[in-house]
Amino acid sequence: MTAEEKDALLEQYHPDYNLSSFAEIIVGPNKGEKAPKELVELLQAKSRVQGMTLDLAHPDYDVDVLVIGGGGSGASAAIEAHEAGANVMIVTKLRIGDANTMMAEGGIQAADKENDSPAQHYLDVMGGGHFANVPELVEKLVMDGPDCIKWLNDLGVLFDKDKDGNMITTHGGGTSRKRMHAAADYSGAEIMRVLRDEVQNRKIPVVDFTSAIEIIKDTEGKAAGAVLQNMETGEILIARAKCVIIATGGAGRLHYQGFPTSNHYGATADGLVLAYRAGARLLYQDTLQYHPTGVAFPSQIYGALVTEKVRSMGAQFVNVNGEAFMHPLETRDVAASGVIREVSRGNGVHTPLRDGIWLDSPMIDAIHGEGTLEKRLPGMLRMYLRYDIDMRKVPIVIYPTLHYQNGGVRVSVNGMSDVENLYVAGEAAGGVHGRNRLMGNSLLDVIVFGRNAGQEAGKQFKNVTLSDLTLEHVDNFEKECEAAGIHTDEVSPKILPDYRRKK
Ligand code: MEZ
Repeated sequence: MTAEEKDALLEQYHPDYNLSSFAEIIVGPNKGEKAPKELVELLQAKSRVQGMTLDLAHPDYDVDVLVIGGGGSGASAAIEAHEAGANVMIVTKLRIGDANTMMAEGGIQAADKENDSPAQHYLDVMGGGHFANVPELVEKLVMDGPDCIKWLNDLGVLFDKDKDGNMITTHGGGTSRKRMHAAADYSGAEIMRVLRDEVQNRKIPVVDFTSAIEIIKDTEGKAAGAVLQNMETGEILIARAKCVIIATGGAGRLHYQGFPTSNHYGATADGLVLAYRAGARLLYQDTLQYHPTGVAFPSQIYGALVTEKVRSMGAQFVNVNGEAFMHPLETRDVAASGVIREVSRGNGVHTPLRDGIWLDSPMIDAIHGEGTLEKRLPGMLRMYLRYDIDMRKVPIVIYPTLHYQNGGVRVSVNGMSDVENLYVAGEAAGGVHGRNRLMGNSLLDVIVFGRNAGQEAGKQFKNVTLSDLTLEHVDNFEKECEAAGIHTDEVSPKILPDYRRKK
């Protein structure tokens, strides 16, 4: 496809262009901009602390660095802040590792091979993101990439290697070099295993099943902690901190436009809400990633991720007429739009929940030899075998699934948001991927920017003296909502999705 053909395809079929599913934000730093309706509702909802009397002067926890979120970026941040000498604590609404990092499959990019360079990686990231990316963030991502792979390898991540011990790397959509490092097709789980071990080995306290429901500031406007709520007992706890790092991940469980999702149960955009009410600006909150290959059949795993690595290894998109209608490694936004177009033209494969497209998985063993799919994609094979589908022998049926929020809280290259001492890392931050992320740059993002936020907060806390703690910004935000005529029963952050049948 030419660039013009791709633009036309995106405009007509990509869900980001479906304007009726977006609304205008009418209060706060991004007033006048658009975001998915579900997100706007949460950004402008009532605070969970409304009506509570809180004793901010006597906190339950008092730390140097508070990390909110127990996924890859949260764990990396905590490790680095601890390394810098901070008294650091992680708080997570589920358990450490219950996160999108754990569910990442195909791999992590980094330009550490001889035929590659960070400059080459930079061009790919910028091209994939439609050149809307924040250049300084991209530079940081690609320059720190090789060192992050070494860091993970040294910590004990079991990357796939050849018999000489060299990392095996593959292509992803939109990559000009093979730079996807993987641990079979459970790369994120393997990375998370090691990060979690490291957090535990360092005896970093983890307060689990406890959700952050509001950022606390001090009277000078600096971030100064968070209001926490125990998920089981409802008990409210106050954490005071000299620096706060939001590492709460994405928003797939908001099911924008009715899409299923590949995300974990807690992906409800909490970090965006917390940061927004504290005064931080969002960036590219209107751009989402629909992974081209979510499961369309069987219905029991509808929306689950079929890793892009299936296509990296040779599988093709094939329509009901047996035509391979698109290059399998177009960038994700283009590939997802191509699949949607093909189905909407009536060229889809009919299944009970929705029509999809064949992904010709038997090509993998046909190209690379028998046993390859089992060795390189064991998770995929097992997922389908549970339903008596042997993807080595028959193609599978896919359709796009909501996978990633390309945007998030705006940060500078030191990871700080517009609010002093409030850092944001990983999927909750926006800018590095522009308007479309490439495969494997999310795992890299959580490691590079998680570590970066931890290192920066690990330096910064030493300069911080807190004045009195306050939630005045929350009251002011609510007043602004009232003045704008917003009347809602919705409270936020959402914390968990609600799958109960509506009456
Ligand atoms: O970066 C991702 O989103 C990723 C590696 C997903 C996948 O297809 O495996």
